[in-house]
Amino acid sequence: MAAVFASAAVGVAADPGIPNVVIIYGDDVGFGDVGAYGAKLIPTPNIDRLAQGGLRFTDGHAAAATCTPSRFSMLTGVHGFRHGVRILAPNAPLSIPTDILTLPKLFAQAGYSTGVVGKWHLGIGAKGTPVDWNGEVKPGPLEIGFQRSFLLPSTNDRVPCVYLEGHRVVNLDPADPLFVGRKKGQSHPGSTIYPDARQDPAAMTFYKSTHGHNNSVINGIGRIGYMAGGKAALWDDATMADEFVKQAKRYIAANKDRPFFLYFASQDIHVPRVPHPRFRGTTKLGYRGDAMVQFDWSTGEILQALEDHGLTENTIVIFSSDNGPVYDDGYDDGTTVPTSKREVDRGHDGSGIWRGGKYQIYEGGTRVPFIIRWPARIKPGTSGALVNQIDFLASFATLLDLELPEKEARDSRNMLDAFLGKDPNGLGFMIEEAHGLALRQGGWKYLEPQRKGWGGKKSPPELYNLSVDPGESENIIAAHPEKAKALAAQLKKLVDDGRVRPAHR
Ligand code: NG6
Ligand code: CA
Repeated sequence: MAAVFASAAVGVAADPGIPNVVIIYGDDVGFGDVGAYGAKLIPTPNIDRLAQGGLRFTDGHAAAATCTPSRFSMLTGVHGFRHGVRILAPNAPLSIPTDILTLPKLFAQAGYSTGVVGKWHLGIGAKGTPVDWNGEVKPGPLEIGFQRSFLLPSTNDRVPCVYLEGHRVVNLDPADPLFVGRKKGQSHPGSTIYPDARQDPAAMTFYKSTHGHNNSVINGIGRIGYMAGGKAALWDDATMADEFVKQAKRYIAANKDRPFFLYFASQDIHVPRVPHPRFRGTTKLGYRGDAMVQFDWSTGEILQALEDHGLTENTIVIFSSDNGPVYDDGYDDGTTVPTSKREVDRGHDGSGIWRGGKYQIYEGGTRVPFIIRWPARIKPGTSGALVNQIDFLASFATLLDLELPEKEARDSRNMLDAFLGKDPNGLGFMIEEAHGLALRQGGWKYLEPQRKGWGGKKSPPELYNLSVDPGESENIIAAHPEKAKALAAQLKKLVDDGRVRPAHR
């Protein structure tokens, strides 16, 4: 990596003009879950205030319709499908190669301090070598460019249900060693044994599982995967937001005098939704809505911390989500009727006017709340520009005047003008990813055949014209075979080329 940043200015950190960057990232937060995007039944005053002071994008996207590929793409500027990245199992190794450029490495090159607080779900440990959770837990965020990390290592519905700070599990008692596995492991003498939801369903006192989530039961909630030991280190689901906010504030306070990049990844509003009791009942939508109110509170706390340190003016705050909304994602939490699986909306629609949500290739899968505030440089307003989180890397390279090596972040394009509100159009074309790919180009959207679930049969291709049919209600592929063919060919080329950002010639 050493010499690649030819133009990295020495001493850039001392320049008061260099902005801090904070990404506030929701989990499964849909376009329609935020007041500024039309939610009437979930009060989100803090996010709305952020939107009023910044640029609210209406065609802003996560790179994929699920968590791991979206996060992978945002942090590397490379599409997840190129690395075969899927939703990761509890004990999965680090999905980001340690020798490629990442967003935190880019900021570090410009003299920033870099930190991550919250959900990781990008895997930890080396391929083929199981992590020793009782020793140094790595490679992880510290090996891909973050200098500080405080994590929920996987997802809140997965083991291990412990926090990881740097390389160490927080509060781990060596007398109660921690083991993590996908399958039920051998007995671990001396370690705490948790109930197994398959044999002991009554142990699921907080939520019953509707699918999966029936392995180790922690805090009355069945999880994906098995763990043993680590009892003193167990997190409390109801105070997770408080813990992450505390860690974020600590990070901001410690770095207030130098440029910093903070990636704050909330567990809200992913299942199991366990808002703190003070947020329960704040909406009429059950814990899904209440968890969103909690996330709005977290957002407000971070904005207030920036304000308290006098950092508001020159801090870029990005608010977004990793994929669209989902209701029942594995627990009987009142979001669907258990017998019919019909969604219980109660007048709310998590994806707004867009079709589909999490896991799906329709707009609701990737079109998410997308707000950028930078009082010093961005005029508040609304932008209809087509933008994507995968382009942060190349755009920040431009902003920081760093040269982006041709072989790095090869799907990331410089969209700085769109992010700053100076280009109303944004991307001319864009790949979307779910159980297959789609290509947006102008008003057109071509969906290649999608697998039904992971590895399932493929659906026929589809074509929509979003300028007249934003809800993707009518597949018009039969009427426009030439258009579909051209878009399919363009998509194939982008896949075959192995890059979206044009190579220099
Ligand atoms: C799925 C889980 C779902 C959720 C998702 C990850 C089952 C049947 N489904 O495999 O509950 O955990 O993975 O969500 O287990 S994400 O937002 O982290 O991608
Ligand atoms: Ca997610």
